[in-house]
Amino acid sequence: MHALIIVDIQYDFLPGGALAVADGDAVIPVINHIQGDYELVVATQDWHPAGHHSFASSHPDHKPFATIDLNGLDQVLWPDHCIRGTEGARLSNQLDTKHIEAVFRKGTNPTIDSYSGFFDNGKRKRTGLAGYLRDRDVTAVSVCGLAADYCVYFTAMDALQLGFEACILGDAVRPIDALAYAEKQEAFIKQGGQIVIG
Ligand code: VGL
Ligand code: ZN
Repeated sequence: MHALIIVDIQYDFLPGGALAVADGDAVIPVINHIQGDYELVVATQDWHPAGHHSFASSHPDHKPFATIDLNGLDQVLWPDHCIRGTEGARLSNQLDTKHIEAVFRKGTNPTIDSYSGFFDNGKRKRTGLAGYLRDRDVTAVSVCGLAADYCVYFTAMDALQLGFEACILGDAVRPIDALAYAEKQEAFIKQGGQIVIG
């Protein structure tokens, strides 16, 4: 069974959003076009409580995009984004959601960030996605969405580590930082992942 994981197609990551990814909206028609090709489609949703410790606003002495140590983990400080229940946290209306069987929310613990759809960044708590996929006899996943260098990358890497075959759909992702994404693509391939284009 081959599943599609659609990562964080939320207004705050789209043009005009609080943490907009350049050209992020370009992935939506691509994702809509391919969903029907998969036996299972699931999605993730960044879902932070207000005052999340990954927000620069929670650290008045630091600016957005600075990196700090947060409880022993490197943490990029983000603009406030994807606050649960807000418009910015909603999945885009442009995304075809009729194939999506389950949505896994992440980043809900105020003290730790969560890029991967599987675990928080300290791997302390699971979201349930791995168990869900195994329960559905999934052996391979394709990962798409936003942002390529954060939530897509960490979701795809964790999928490999959990024993799934994994690829990143290169035409259906956009990065926050292109250089960081280039490095992460290399790391992903080194771990046995594939970047699929076209
Ligand atoms: C993401 C930064 C902070 C993402 C989420 O979806 O890639 N990036 N929270
Ligand atoms: Zn976030």
